[in-house]
Amino acid sequence: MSADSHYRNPVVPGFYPDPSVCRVGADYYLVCSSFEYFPGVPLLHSRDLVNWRQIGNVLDRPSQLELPADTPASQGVYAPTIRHHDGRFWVVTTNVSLGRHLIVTARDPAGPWSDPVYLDLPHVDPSLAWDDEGNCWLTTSGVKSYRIDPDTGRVLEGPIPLWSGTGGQYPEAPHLYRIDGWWYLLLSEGGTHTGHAVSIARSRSPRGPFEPASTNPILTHRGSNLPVQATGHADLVQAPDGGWWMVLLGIRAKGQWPPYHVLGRETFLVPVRWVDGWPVVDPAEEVTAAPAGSVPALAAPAEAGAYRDDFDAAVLAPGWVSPRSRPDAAWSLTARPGWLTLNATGTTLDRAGATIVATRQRHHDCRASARLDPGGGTAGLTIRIDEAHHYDLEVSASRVRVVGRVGPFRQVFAELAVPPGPLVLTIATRTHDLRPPTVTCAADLSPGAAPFGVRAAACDMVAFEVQTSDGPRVLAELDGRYLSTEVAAGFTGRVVGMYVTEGSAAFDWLDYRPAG
Ligand code: 6LW
Repeated sequence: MSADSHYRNPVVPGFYPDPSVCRVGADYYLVCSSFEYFPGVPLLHSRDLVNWRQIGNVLDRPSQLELPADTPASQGVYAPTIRHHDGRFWVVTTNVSLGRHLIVTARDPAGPWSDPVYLDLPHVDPSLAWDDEGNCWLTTSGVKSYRIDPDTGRVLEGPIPLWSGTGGQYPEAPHLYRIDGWWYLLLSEGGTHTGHAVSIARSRSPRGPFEPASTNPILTHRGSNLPVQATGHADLVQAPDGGWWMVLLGIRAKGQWPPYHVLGRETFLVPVRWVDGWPVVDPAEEVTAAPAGSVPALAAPAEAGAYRDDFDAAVLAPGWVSPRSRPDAAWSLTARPGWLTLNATGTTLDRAGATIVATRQRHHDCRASARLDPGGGTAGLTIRIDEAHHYDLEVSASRVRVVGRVGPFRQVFAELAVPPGPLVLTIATRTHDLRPPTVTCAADLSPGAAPFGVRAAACDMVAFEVQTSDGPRVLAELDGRYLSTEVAAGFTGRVVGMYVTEGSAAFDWLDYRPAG
């Protein structure tokens, strides 16, 4: 028998948290939370569990995704679950800004997905399971279940308290599975940060009583030295060869002390073995061993994740997201064929309402470049977590400048005159992996400033570059910690985006690639 193979984790890097997965034949489908971004609930496809491609967004019409204009960052759409039942795909999720769960269905996972059926029930993290009699069970954090009619959202029975874990904070992300005559209840507890853990119980009936595994928690990285932390919010899937796999979220924090994470919560994959009727789960390592012959072991190595959009297609690719909404009047692929034209809907990135079309930062070290014709307006490239945490490379009136907004502070760090017409802008991130005691200063925001003895290493540095007739010119390099979850708070991660805050501007292309 051949030796185990290895694959790289996270299998879906970048802000793709709260994964849920299902399989139909040889095809796997995965959904994630999207919070205040539109379109909502990214949907990815894979044949090997290792290489995932985003094929759409489940909530891609305003009639499915109501995000009020004042939706705070990290509100909106929380953890979805995807299942396949009776010839249809089912996604259930919560729009916490409306305080409602919703169910949508599709025959083809690439869409279109139906308009939502709403359920006005408390808690978050809804999941669906069907029993042998055809009853549909909705579980929520808490952990409770309801027997529902999923086509109307009517509650037929419940709430039924199930099992709330081993006593950890926030019992959530429950999923019920029918396996070998048992009902297994998988859940997460301990909070979604470094205390995160996955526990399991089982019963002969979906109504309980549930008997916990003596091995709980079956997965946690808390208190460990492992580079991936906060592992939890898991879902199980069985491969056609009978092997079981778990998808879950984790974070990769960099720098010290403390470490900061900037890519949000990412999706990892770990093998599952069954021992005495209970799942045994390996830790989520950045290089994970897959049993010989298993689906991930046979997978092609994951692609590097480079991405270029020349804006030649008739529709925007599914990876482009906008905070809260993307009104038709805000963008066009036809106004100037081969370019993405953006029209200003708000005058500042510091408040909700500005026109931004962004893609997730998916690698710690990356370069995002765009060719921009600013017209007579104000436009540029931004790297952001939210309205209070963003760095911008902005062009207006033949000047390009680097602007930073962090909490209540806003500052212009550099400025340069540029000729009128199109120009190429780049935002590049670089992991700052110096370790104490060698590092003396990583906290000074001013480029080229002398060290002043702060013993801490930034997670990364963010550079802002403009292509001039003399070649590329770096205008500023800023400490990336201020665009991290530890500073900004919330459930999302960084995105890199094109924006306009005055007039109209056109983008010829955007090129995103990991940097070595
Ligand atoms: C989600 C909860 C969680 O509803 O974070 O990681 C919340 N766990 O299960 C938002 O993603």
